[in-house]
Amino acid sequence: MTDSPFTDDEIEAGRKLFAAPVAFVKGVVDLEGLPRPDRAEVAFAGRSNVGKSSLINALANRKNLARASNTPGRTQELNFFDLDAGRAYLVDLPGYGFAEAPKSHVDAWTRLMLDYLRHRANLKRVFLLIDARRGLGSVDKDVLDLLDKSAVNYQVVLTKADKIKKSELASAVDSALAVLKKRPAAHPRVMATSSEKGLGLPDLRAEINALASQG
Ligand SMILES: Nc1nc2c(ncn2[C@@H]2O[C@H](COP(=O)(O)OP(=O)(O)OP(=O)(O)O)[C@@H](O)[C@H]2O)c(=O)[nH]1
Ligand SMILES: [Mg+2]
Repeated sequence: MTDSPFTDDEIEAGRKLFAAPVAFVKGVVDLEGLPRPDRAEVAFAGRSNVGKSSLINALANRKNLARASNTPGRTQELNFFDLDAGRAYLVDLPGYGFAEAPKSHVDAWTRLMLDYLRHRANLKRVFLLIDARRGLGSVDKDVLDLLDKSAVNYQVVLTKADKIKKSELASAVDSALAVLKKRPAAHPRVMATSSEKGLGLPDLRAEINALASQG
């Protein structure tokens, strides 16, 4: 794995951000419900079951802050979390790509995401979570298209790294990088994380802290 690009001070600032209170604000089902865009915002997107809610819990060292469940597709709202009493929003986006979803559901999800991604001026970055075992699949690539079209800054984060060997994780990072090379809007670094074992969390906290500092 590549070494951390962050200094000790940056890692410490990230730790502090998530040691401060992280609080659930609200779940939102349409644009009217969005909180005012008065602070920096980052969002977690990814297939249903990829580990978005678990990663938010793990970053905040909490067990049940964001609902993590075994029932795919349960989180069908944009869930807003407040970081450090008003410093930034962290958003748990509704999962996509579960097998039995009817087309009307997929269309509604796409519309909501496009609305959100295009109109959220305070959105600093979308972290696109990808299961390290599966890599970027065709639905993920559809979402990459959506992100490119919306001109938002995005970065791939591999999840569940504890489920594969170190060598496999290195190839998963390389494969993701190869896909992203053709996408100029993608952040050039891919992070590997495990909510279970804590791998990659200090770096991700530092990354989010740097984005939160953009105001
Ligand atoms: N081993 C392992 N399991 C994980 C990890 N992260 C999440 N999981 C498991 O994966 C399942 C799905 O995790 P969630 O966090 O609920 O996934 P989600 O992306 O929020 O799913 P939706 O809300 O349905 O979109 C749960 O059973 C978690 O315990 C991880 O880092 N390691
Ligand atoms: Mg969830």
